[in-house]
Amino acid sequence: MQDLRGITYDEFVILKQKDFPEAEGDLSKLLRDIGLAAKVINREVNKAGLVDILGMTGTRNVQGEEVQKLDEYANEQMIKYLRAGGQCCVMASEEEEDFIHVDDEHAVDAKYVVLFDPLDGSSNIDVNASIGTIFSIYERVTTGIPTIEDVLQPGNQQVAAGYVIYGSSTILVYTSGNGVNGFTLDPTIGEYCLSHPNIKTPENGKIYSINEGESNNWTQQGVRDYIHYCKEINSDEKRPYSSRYIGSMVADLHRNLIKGGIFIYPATQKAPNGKLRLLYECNPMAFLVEQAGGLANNGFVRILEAKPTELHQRIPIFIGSKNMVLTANSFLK
Ligand code: AFP
Repeated sequence: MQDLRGITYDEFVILKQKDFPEAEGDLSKLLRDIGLAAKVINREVNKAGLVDILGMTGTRNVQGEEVQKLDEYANEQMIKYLRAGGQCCVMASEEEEDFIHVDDEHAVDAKYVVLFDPLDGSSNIDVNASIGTIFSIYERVTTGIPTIEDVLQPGNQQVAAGYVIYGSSTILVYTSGNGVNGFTLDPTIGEYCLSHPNIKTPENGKIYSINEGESNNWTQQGVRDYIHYCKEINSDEKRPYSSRYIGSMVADLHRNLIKGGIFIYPATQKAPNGKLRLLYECNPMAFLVEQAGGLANNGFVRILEAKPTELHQRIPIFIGSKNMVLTANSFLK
């Protein structure tokens, strides 16, 4: 296969479009609009450490301008670029209670529905830990002005999904259902360049990621038993595994996707359906991880087959290296 390493994300997206002769380029344009919005968000994220100089959020900076919260800013940029791009008929954001309309012309003519978490892991901004933007794309299922039916589709109907991690470098990772590719933003030219072609997650990993401080609150004894298993000494099976948890799903999953591992956000006493949102976090990540050869379920049912009934629905999640997820599931039976 041709080595495309180094080509830009925009070029790559157009190249991939040629695999679908009937494609009109709308999805390619939409993916590029999201990449552009993420570059603008990235620029502000990079300035987050300068709050003492530029002003704390909610206050006025030295120029007398209002300093906005980064997650609100990221939300506005996603909406702005998606509206301007014209490929999106309706969107929904983790930051907004209701779904978001676009102007009537595009609402009727545009083909795609975009759901996103504009700045996931935002409680990590203060301490410079990695955060990210997650997106999920569907084709609409109604005609005319879009309805909630367009937004509440099961994850297995996604046509593309991805995330941008704002970390030690900024990387955009996406799938359109034919493998997973990662592009690192080269700040000197302002372009994402293919750096992680055809990502495959290892079938077995050595990392488990879960908020273990909550272990007494987990509602399933099986989760406690599995974590105990991860910590047992068994040199034949290369245990104990390593525990790694940032508290930013994009960062935790990105690491596990590359190195192999399992990420779990289980049901807890406080959050009986887990904390993470089906539409904005779990579905797009499940699509990506499955495309990379991994698995994602709620312990019993594949995440991508869960039927959404409301915009901000939550679901427990077990996601990552195939054999680790299967083993974790076996403890729940
Ligand atoms: P924030 O956006 O409020 O930081 O939440 C991040 C998140 O939704 C997800 O990215 C993390 O994996 C998860 O919450 C961490 O939750 P806990 O702090 O309960 O472990």
